[in-house]
Amino acid sequence: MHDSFMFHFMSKEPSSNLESAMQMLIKTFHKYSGKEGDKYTLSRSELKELLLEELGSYLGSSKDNEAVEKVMNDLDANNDGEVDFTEFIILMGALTVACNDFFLDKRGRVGKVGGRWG
Ligand SMILES: [Ca+2]
Ligand SMILES: [Ca+2]
Repeated sequence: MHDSFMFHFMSKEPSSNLESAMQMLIKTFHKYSGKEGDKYTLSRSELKELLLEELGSYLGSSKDNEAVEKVMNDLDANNDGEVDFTEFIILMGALTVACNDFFLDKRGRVGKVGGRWG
């Protein structure tokens, strides 16, 4: 990550909810990725902490080590034992799709699931 770009981006006030959401994703990732080892990737324990602290309600009852291991193995596309930002964003994308599906179900399937993103 280029530091001056990062600084500019992070110090700029977001002008929309979507921009704030993007900044929150980035800030949240870096809040945990910087704790140990590589500053820009999540180790197994950093990922676990992030999942439990930030996504505890989504994980529901599956707050055990096995669930975290499974997420880690699913996410670690290049098998280096660390989750980088790209891999993390894939998780957030998948979770957002799952939430959207849930939302559409709740509203009696007013929209079409999948579409051009599927
Ligand atoms: Ca790290
Ligand atoms: Ca990886």
